[in-house]
Amino acid sequence: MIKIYGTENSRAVRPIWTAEEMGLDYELIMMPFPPRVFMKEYLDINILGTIPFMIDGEVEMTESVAISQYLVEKYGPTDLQVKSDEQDYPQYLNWLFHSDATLTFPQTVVLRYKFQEPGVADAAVEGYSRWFVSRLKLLEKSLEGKDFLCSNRFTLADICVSYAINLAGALDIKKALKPNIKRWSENLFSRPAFIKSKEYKYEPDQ
Ligand SMILES: N[C@@H](CCC(=O)N[C@@H](CS)C(=O)NCC(=O)O)C(=O)O
Repeated sequence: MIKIYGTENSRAVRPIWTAEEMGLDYELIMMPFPPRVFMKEYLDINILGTIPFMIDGEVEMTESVAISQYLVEKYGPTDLQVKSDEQDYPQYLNWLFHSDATLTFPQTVVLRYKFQEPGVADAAVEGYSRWFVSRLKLLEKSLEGKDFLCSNRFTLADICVSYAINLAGALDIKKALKPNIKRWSENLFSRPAFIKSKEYKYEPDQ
């Protein structure tokens, strides 16, 4: 059975939300954050200590977008996947990479210096928050008059990119909620599968 390791509000939301949308049977292990400090035995499972981590038989994966892509491709067919013969396929790929390489990258710096090591690099919190907001230009423009990023339907691109908006809320980056992004993300975050993915919590005696 597919096994996903996660923590609340982490990038694990991406594969969990994906699995919920697809109705997959999977086992979820919720951990305290960060597990490298509060659940050190996790390092024996994932040497990086990062979240999420997925095991599926012989398969082990550490990247939230790649895990989500693996789930739709291996356990589809599902409309969440944009196939290579569809017109929006290049855009789909671009959004999947954009979601982490461009959007959550600056957020990681904010998370670290705002919450994990406050006072160590306050200028980085300010600078990378601004950088993140500036990098939302493409998303805001692309959503003009649209409910979804690709192929006029809800896809993995919406899941992976909107996670950055969800994280912006947790990081209190209010300027992220530009009008189109606000409308689009509120619609996505009202989906039952997303709401369910946020309900999973770490229970100490789990
Ligand atoms: N590129 C990886 C990044 C994984 C990652 O850094 N996750 C964060 C949580 S969202 C993490 O593991 N933080 C805990 C730590 O660094 O100890 C992915 O998308 O899954």
